[in-house]
Amino acid sequence: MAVRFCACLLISTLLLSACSAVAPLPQVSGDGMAMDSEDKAGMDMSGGSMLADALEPQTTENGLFTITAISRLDPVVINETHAWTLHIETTDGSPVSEAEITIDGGMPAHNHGFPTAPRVTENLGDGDYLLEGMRFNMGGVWVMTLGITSGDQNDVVTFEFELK
Ligand SMILES: [Cu+2]
Repeated sequence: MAVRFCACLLISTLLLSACSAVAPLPQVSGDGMAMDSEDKAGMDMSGGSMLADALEPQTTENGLFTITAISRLDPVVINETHAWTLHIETTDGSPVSEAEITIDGGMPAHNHGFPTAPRVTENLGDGDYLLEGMRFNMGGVWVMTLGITSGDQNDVVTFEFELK
C-alpha cells in the first residue's frame, strides 16, 4: 500500500515537473519578440533616432498658419536620405494649397546646417507638400525652419527636435 502511494506521489511529481518544464516555452517566444524590438532599437546605437510623428503641429511666429511635419521614414534614423510630408493650414483649419515653402536648419549647438539641401518638390494637394532630401548625419538636437508664403502672407516656423 505504502509503496503504491509513493509511486503515485512520484508520478504526480514527475507530471508537475513536466508541466513546469513546458510552461516556460511561451515565455521564451515572448522574449523572442521582445528581442526583435530591441533589435530595431539597436539601429539607434549608431547615433540617434526619432519617431516619424514626434513633432507636435506648430503655429507660425505671426499666427498665420499651423504646420504639421511628419517623416515618411519611421523611425527617422541618421545617415538616411528621406522625405517628409508637410501639411499647412490656416489657423482656422483651412488647407493652404498654393504655398511657397523655404527650408533651412541644422544643429545650433554645433554651428552646422543640414548636410543636404532639402526642398519641397511637389504640391500634393489639400495643404500637403512633399519635402525631399532630408538627412541627419548625427544624433542630437536639430532645428528645421520653414518659411511659408501664401499670396501676400508670409510667416516662419521653427521646429526643434532631438534624435536620441
Ligand atoms: Cu552636429
